[in-house]
Amino acid sequence: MKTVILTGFTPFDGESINPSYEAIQMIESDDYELIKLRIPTTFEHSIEIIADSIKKHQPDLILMIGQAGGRQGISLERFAVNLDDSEIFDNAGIMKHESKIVSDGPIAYQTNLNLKSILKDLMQQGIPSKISNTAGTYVCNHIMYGIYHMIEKEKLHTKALFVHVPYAHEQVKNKPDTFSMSIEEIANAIHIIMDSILS
Ligand code: PCA
Repeated sequence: MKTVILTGFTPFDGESINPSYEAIQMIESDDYELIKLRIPTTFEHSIEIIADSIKKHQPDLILMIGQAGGRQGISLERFAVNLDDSEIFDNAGIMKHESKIVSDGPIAYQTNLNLKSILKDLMQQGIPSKISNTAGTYVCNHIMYGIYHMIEKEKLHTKALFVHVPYAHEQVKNKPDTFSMSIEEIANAIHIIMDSILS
């Protein structure tokens, strides 16, 4: 049976939930062994927690999920850049300005997964989705870069993808004209992505 690590984040920036973690909690599978991790939204320790789990479980796939409030659907992230540069504090009270994630690392990593084929599978199920060329420069990009760097350096066969998800319905009650999806829809999208990559 294939092993999949699913990661979601703790709530940040004043939110009381993070749809990334709420969604992965709903996912069950008879086809894969699932390991679910709740990652602190902090620059410090976030990469290490995931790296330790990859070492321990040697998964076939790691799917990292994060909230991108304001985006209008599911985003499949193509690039991770070697840059932390945030406009908000992380959950440990840290704000980073133009600092490298890995001092001697390459400027960026690009996923080698076939994003267009994953996108097709999502669209066929009627899920609003797109390929994104930036995961930002906050904690999501930070872990994406850190894990891609680990996979490259240690020549692992683990497949890895970062997926940004929009706000959940309950988060937009006081945010007029803001796109949202239900946690169930987000969980369903993550399941489709998992099947698309591993089938
Ligand atoms: N989204 C943030 C970090 C945690 C999360 O869920 C981001 O896009 O960087």
